[in-house]
Amino acid sequence: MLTHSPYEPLDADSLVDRLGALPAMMERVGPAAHWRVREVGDGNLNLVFIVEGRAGSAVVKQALPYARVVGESWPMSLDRSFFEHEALLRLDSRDPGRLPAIYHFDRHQAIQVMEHLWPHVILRKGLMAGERFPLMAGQLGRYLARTLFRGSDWAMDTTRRKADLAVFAGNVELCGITEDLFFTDPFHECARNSHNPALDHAVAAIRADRDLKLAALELKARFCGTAQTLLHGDLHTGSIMVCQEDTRVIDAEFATYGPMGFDIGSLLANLWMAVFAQPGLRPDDGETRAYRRWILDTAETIWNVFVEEFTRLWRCERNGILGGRELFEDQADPVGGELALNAMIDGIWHDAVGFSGIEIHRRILGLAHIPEFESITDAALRAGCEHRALRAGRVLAVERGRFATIGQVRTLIARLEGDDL
Ligand code: SR1
Ligand code: MG
Repeated sequence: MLTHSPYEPLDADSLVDRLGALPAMMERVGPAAHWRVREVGDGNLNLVFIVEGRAGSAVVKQALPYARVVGESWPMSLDRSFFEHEALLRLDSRDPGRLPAIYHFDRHQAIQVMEHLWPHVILRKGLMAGERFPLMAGQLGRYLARTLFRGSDWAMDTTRRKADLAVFAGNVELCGITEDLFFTDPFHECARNSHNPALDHAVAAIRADRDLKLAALELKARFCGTAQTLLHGDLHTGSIMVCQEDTRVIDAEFATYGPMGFDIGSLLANLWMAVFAQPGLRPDDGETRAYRRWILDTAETIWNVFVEEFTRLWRCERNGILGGRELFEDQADPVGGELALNAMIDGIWHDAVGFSGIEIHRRILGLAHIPEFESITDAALRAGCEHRALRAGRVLAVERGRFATIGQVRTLIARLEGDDL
């Protein structure tokens, strides 16, 4: 069996030999003699294969012992595959069916065999192509509320919660990458960073901007010191697969305990960056403007559905360490419970706004860029899109406390874009 041989990265040929006798593969894909294998990984870390055969198809994901985006000079532990698997199990139990089904896991080989999502596309690519997904916002809003609430002290008892916290405290390597890549690297000169040279002046100003750096440090402290819930930890539009009817969340290897607003802010930032990138991706016409409005509407619906579902869970499932019913509802004071809920949502929102501003900076100035901006070939046009996004990012990070509603973020974006979005 695979597990007993030394770890070795797969390739399209060796995969057939090495997984051909695996019961999960035979059951899902059929006899290995008829397999067609394609390596499709375009992320920063892993190998991803689609295997198709007579009985169906499956995805085989394998961690590499280094960061794929950089190469072997950045060694990386294979343990991330274990943490991803543990996170997938928990997130799926909290919002069943919103993650790919896992058919097989081999910790030693860092391999997961999982459901081949089809006809889903990576959301980021869908947004770059101008596609609309009508059910996605509701599904993501509920996913966020269910996973963030059900993984928190509001829902979990102290024994399970502490045991879980201990498990994910082990995901130190990937958590450390987030700490550096989001909150520190973009705000100083660091060898891992890169940016569009047309932004040189703006980048120098950002790295001299004390208020912005203070905000980044405050938000880093919030990320490191606020173990509110089990996060996906890397919930950008490349970690979501969509089709007309369905939305799935993939790639949970950055899972860690952290503030609820982190997943929400990461996702909203990537939607807002997709808005800023549109003028560089397609003609600036009525259709593009309508599409940008659709993305902004989607972001608003995600947040509004999150609040609605979080509120429902608060009222029906608040049975964890922080339950608090004894203090309010059980003493005929439902208002007290609702005030606590409002304070909670307020805190999550302001965190999310701040984290969204940080995510925007790191995607333009740090290591891990996004194809929305990178694919704009006209350097000046690209710089314009990136610069407007950075201006929004600064306001979101530094002035996060002044955004009372998500509609105010729309107003900010419309002002920067000079458009009535
Ligand atoms: C070295 S990992 C760089 C980035 O890729 C992942 O997708 C995460 O976003 C991480 O920050
Ligand atoms: Mg990923």
